[in-house]
Amino acid sequence: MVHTDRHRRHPAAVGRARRAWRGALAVLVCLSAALASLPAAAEDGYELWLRYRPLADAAAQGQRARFAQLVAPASTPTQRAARDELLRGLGGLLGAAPSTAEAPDRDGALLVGTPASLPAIAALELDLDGLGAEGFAIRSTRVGGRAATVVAANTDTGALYGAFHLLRLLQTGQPVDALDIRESPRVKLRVLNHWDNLDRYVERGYAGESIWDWHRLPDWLDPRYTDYARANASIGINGTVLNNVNTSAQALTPLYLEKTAALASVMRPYGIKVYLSARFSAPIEIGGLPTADPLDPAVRQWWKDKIDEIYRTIPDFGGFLVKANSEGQPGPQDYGRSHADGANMMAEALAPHGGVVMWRAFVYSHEEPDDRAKQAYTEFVPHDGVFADNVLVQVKNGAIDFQPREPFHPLFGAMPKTPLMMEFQITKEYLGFATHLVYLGPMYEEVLRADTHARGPGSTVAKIIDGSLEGHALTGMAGVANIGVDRNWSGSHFDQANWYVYGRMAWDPHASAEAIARDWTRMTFSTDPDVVEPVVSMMMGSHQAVVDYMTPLGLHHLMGRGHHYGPGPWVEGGPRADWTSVYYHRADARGIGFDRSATGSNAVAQYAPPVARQFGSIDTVPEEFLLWFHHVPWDHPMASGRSLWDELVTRYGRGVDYVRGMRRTWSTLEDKVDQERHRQVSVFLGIQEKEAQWWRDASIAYFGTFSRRPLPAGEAEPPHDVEYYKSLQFPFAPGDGK
Ligand code: GCV
Repeated sequence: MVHTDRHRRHPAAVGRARRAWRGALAVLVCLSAALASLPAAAEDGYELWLRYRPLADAAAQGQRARFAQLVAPASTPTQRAARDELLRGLGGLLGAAPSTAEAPDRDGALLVGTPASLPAIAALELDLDGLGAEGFAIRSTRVGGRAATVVAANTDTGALYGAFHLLRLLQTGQPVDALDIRESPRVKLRVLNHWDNLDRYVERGYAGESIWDWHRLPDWLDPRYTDYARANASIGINGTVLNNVNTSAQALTPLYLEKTAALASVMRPYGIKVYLSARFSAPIEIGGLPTADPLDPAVRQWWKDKIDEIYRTIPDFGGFLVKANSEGQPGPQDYGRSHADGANMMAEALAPHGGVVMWRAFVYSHEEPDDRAKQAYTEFVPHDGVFADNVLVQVKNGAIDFQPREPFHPLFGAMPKTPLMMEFQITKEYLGFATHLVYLGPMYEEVLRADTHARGPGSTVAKIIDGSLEGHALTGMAGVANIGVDRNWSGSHFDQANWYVYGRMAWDPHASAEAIARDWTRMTFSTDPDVVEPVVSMMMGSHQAVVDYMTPLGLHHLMGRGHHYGPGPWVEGGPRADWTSVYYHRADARGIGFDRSATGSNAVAQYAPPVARQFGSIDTVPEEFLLWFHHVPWDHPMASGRSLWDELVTRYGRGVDYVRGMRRTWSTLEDKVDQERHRQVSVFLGIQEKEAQWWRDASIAYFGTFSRRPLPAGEAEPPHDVEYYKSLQFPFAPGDGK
């Protein structure tokens, strides 16, 4: 190549230019280093795990080519929901939304639909058998000789779930170049239970008022409802019970049914059905009848007419959730009838419309002196096989009430002829409200993996819930929601993880809590391993920590009266024994714990014999359930070699130490998490440490009055005596039952 003089530059000028260039480069490097060390842009948590922040540039470039064109029909609301989500998600993650086309005509097409909705999918003749109405297949393939990715399903809803699944793979940094995925839910009804009153007060809610703005419904459809539906569909939730189980009959009046219908219209495109809690005495309260006796023909007719009216208003209404004869709620026993009589009356009227009854087994009565842990089993097992086909009995994970840790409910495995639905609590009524960082995944997993031995070893709770053990097609899981109008939905950023893990485990009760925590962290905070690993490790130990600082070794029900905030092991007296703490811990000079072995209430006998034997002996019961099943002497030797008293004190302290550790870990992430969320989590961890210390000190001060033993070496004495802790009052603590 010939250079003319015009292009030749003087060596000194070249040197100056190079120096200037190097200088500019240095400034640029400093600038980008400074930018990188700035905290990420502030976030308020509203977007949940659907943030769709840009992937790292190199990754985005590859994926942009792979998902350059979106071929997804948009002629139904559900199809539009899937298409909009993909445009939004891919646009955010890849920095540019794909182009759209009616048929693939270039490399890098993403086809989403059903054989009926998209001819290009029909032409592929994919095997969609066995995916059912909600499953999907995702395949990397070739269409017309060009590279393509296909999300195919039998229904629009299946395709929507597939779209969310593909987005999740991208959000979590999974390879997407050779996909061959087939997924379908293992549980049929995956529902949230809102304990939301019609006046917007949320019972056991710690995230502000109810998101359902009943007064402005049906006209004002808050955009938040759509985001709620998107978030739920992204984790497979397909039902929502809008109102509290302690319900008002008003929810069934035409005024409220119209409002419910409006909410149903927002949920429908996302595959979500609405359900209502039904008050058993509604025929009296809003029907003007003198009785709600389920065998009374006028009452039966009233329910039939009411249910027909509901389906005229909401053709895909899901059905009823019922709390009956429990904690003062009306029910069939008020008329000398059984739970089955009550449930079957409603089921008969719902059946022609395809609706179900979710009848709760959370029952214990004022009059019954027997161990409360035994009452649900005693009342329900005799009715096994008597419930109508469209009834599910909804059972809390443990026999008392969502305690920090409970052994699995003895009803699981004891009613093989009845579909039993799991009820987990997502809101943390007994686990520190919204301020304590407690990831519930390990707790759900522990219960689901528990072996009931109902049909020999391997009869896990998960297999009862998914119907595989007892051959039920109608299956379900319910989660008591932790959602409110707080900007971050759940009251704290980490409580979003509990909503998330609930949905994922309802879809697959055999899933791993840790893998789900990892997905959630990547989607919610960052895919940087320096964030993911410490955060997941904090989360995974957080459940054991709260058990340690609140109710170690199988203790339970020791919280403040009514509001359930803070320690209250001294709670006694009042309207009923089983609403007190002393009923449950039974501490005395000899020892502590509730004897549910053969020498005590014999609740262990409600489990299958191998489990009953294991739990029934002080030598074989797992230590985490020791004081749930046994009254144990203070000097009883524990596996650690310590006495029971020393072990108890050590566990309380261990829980507090874990929270301190979480604070330290979180503080190292200051540069890697946006300031707004980082700060709130930091402050909440500070609250958690203070309250964990309070639980430890108050519990040790109180139980020390029975054990009368010194604290183990190195353990600090509580700073106050027990009278001080007893004197603390919290009349306005949130979420109290009304
Ligand atoms: C909705 C516990 C809660 C109550 C709740 C009840 C239930 O007792 O404290 O607030 O009432 O469980 O599950 O029905």
